[in-house]
Amino acid sequence: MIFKFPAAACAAAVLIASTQSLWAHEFKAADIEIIHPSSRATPPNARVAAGYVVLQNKGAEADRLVSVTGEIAGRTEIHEMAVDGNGVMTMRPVPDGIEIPAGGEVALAPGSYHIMFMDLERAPKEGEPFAGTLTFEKAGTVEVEFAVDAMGKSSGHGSQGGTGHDGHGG
Ligand SMILES: [Cu+2]
Repeated sequence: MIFKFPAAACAAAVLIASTQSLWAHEFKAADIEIIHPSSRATPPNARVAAGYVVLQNKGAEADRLVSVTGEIAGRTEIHEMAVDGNGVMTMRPVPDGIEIPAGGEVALAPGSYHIMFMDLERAPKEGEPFAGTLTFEKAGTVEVEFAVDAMGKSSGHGSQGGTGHDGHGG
């Protein structure tokens, strides 16, 4: 009789896993909470894809996101968007990573800091999460899964998959 309960729990777990990209999923590395790491679907021939995540530092010391990997990408950089002297939005790598203040939160989001998956081995497809890692200066490396959300989900980036990353694949 007791076996009913584990079986039910197991079925629920499978259901959650199979619909995971619809949910805000979370990971944890020491005091850092990693909320909904995600990418966006891109056209099949895209050479780069962006990644987003919210990082919350529950600890009493600042930490720093120093590197990211994704299994779909030959290499991955951390970027920030900035307006140059001509008023043109550009992006540049942040080689020292991103500080997450003690008790604070940093959002990697369109138009701001973001992860750049480069030298793509395959394009991210909506609903097909991929594995990766986030490495923090103090909290260390944690394995995560990047959900893949629909192309052009946010406004302000157009709906053609244009993310300002064209010509960025080097
Ligand atoms: Cu970028």
